[in-house]
This record gives sequence, C-alpha cells and structure tokens, in this order.
Amino acid sequence: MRCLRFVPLIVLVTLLSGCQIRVLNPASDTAQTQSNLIYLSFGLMMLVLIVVIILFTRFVYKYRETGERIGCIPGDKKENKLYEIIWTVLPVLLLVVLAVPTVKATYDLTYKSAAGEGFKQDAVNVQVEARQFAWTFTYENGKKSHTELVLPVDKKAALTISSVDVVHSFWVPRLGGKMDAIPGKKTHLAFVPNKQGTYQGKCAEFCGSGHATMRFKARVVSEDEYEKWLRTEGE
Ligand SMILES: [Cu+2]
Repeated sequence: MRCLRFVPLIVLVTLLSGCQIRVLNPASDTAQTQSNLIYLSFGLMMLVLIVVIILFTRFVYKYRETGERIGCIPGDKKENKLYEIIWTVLPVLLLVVLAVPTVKATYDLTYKSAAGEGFKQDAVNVQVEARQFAWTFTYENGKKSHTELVLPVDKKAALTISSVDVVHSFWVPRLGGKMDAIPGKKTHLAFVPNKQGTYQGKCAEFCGSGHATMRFKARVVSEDEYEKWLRTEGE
C-alpha cells in the first residue's frame, strides 16, 4: 500500500494541469486540426498501453512461480512466424495511422501559409514584429498596437512575423501552433479564428531576462467591432 502515498500527488498534478488545457480548447481551424492530432496520438498511445498492461498482467500470473515450478528454467521455445509477423506489422500500421494525418496537416499549414499572395488577398493581414520584450502589431491601414492583436471572427488571418533582435516565437495556444520570429527573415502564420473571445498570447522561445513578460492579448471580435476598432486611433 506504499503506492498510496502518490495519490495526493497525482490528484494535485491532475488538478493543476487539467483546469485549462488551452490547446485542447481550439478557437480556430488550425488549432482544431492540431487538437485532433493530439487526441489521435493520445488514443493510439492508450491503445498500446492498455494492450501491454493486459498482456503483462496475464503473463505474470500465468507463469508465476507455483509449487511444481520452483527452480524451473524454461527451455528454448521454437520460433513462431505468425507472432513475429503480427508484432512487426502492427507497430508499422500504428505509425502509418499516426503519420498520414500528421504529415497532411503539416503540409496543409505550410501550403496555406506559403500560399502567401493567394491566401492574403481576402485575409486580414497583420505584420507582427517581436523585440526584447514586446510585440508590435501593424495593420494594413497603418494602425499599430503593442498590447493586443485584434482579429475579426470567421475571416482568414495572415500574419507576417519578424524580429528586430533575437529569435522569439509567436504563440496563441487557442489559435494554433507557434511560429518563430527570426531577425532578418519573415515567417508566416495563417488561420481562421472561429470563436469570439480574448485569448492569451506569449513568446514561446526563451529570449532573455524579460521573456516571461512578453505576453499579449489576442482578441477575436465581430466584423463590425473589428472595423470600428481599426478606425479608432492607435496607441
Ligand atoms: Cu521573446
């Protein structure tokens, strides 16, 4: 019963981590795809884990040391071609099931981001500039914001990301995966936010002493509200 000592620790970790898992609560098409991939890989992992635990328990019980087996050393077993084929093919199949949607999603994102001009035409284009330790969001009409990224709901957003000093990483967990901000280079991130709300954004690359303070708000609002905000004076 010594293992019971770990119960409070497990409950604590569950409570601390489970309150708000933002990547599993997506608010854009890209974030939805990524969250589906997390569920798929978690499901496959649990499948393997459960099968292994059942087999392990069964074998430990079946081949336990009983009265007549004390000191018994099992002899060599003959090879079993069928079993060998099964445990070679099954992991390959699992990897294929995991790899196909992952590679497809990765290429879709790259394609969407790299599609650049095509995607940008009817998208809200924002220049994102990172510096130690702040962000600047510049809109098509020249409006600048340092504290919040405002986007209209259900409209494509195309971000062009750069840095003026060191490598940073733009990340709004509920809107999709991270993108590096690299000095002297432009990177792209594209998604369609589909839920209104205010989401936390941050720098996801350790960039110096003020890294932890490099946060911003991403606000997804109705199109009317967005137009109104865009026309008001910048900061
Ligand atoms: Cu940073």
